[in-house]
Amino acid sequence: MSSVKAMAKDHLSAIKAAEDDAALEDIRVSLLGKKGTISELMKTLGKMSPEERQEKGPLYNGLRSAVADAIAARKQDFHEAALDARLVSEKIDVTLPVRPQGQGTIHPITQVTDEITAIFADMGFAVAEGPDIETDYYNFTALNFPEGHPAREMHDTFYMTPDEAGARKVLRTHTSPVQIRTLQAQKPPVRVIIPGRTYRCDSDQTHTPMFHQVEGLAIDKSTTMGELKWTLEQFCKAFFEVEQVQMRFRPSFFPFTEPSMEVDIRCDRSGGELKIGQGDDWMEILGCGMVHPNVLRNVDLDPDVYQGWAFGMGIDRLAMLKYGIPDLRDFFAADLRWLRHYGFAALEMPNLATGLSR
Ligand code: 2U9
Repeated sequence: MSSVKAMAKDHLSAIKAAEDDAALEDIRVSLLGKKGTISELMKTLGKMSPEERQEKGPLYNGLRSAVADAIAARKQDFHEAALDARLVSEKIDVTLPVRPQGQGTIHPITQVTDEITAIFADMGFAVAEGPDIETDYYNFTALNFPEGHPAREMHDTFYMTPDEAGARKVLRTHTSPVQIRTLQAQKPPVRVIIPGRTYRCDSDQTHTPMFHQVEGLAIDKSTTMGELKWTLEQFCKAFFEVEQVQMRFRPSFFPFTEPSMEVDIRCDRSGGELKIGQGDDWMEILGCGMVHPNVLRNVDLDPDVYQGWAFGMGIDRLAMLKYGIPDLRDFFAADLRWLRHYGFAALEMPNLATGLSR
């Protein structure tokens, strides 16, 4: 047997005998590494006469390929063996009975947040998130609340301890800072909703220091108040699961929108039950407006080119209205009996195809 053939036989049987990846890697380095046996052998070709090189070249190259192929094949063996072992150890018996039902339920605030998200996702809105602890700039200044302006007091802010430079972070009083962060990160057209926790130093029968808001924002070269009104009407019909709604837009003031409006929906409160879309009463459900030019300038958008609209509403209040929950504070009392009564079945994600709520 030629010496090359004998070398090949030895190397291939060593490769076959390697028991794991580490042993295989040692063999690879000792044969094919920079100073490996086969690499050194290849270097001798350069010093040979042309005739000798013509004879030995194909033999050495053949040896190198055979060894490289054998190493790759052994590596694949290890990979498949590891996968087989995982498949055996991670086997799930799908015939086992399910856990007892009714142990946990979806909190009404989570349910309503998922419902709102499903409705706006269907209209092409993405969901954005941001930090609960914000700088004064993102919570107020960027949103056109002038320094020292009484509008800042409208929000009953929770301030953190000032840092060495005297700057105080705040617990966000609305989700609007997330829109600023979104506009800094993304060029229009933008269509986003931001559901999330918000904080204001206020606590009574109708206010909790932590509450949930959803805000929406659309920015483009041509966005109109008509679009805003249509979007909110579609939302209300889908959310309250009624064929028709009537809405009333009243002038209001928010620093970040101009004009600003508060929106009421027609309802019937007679008979102790709330019915949406009919009756002689009105109920306020949200606020909205066209994005203030100063807010656009603060995120480097030219208000002569871009315009936008925005809205905001309280999720907790919407949940109370839709599901007849009388006391806001019960949302956060962690009372199991309440949770079992008002909670929703787990794994039934709200969607527009099969209905939002059951
Ligand atoms: C940007 C531009 C505009 C968000 C808006 C409201 C109107 C609003 C309240 C409803 C009930 C808060 O939970 S609540 O107390 N919100 O009325 N929010 S427009 O406007 C924005 C936000 C971000 C960049």
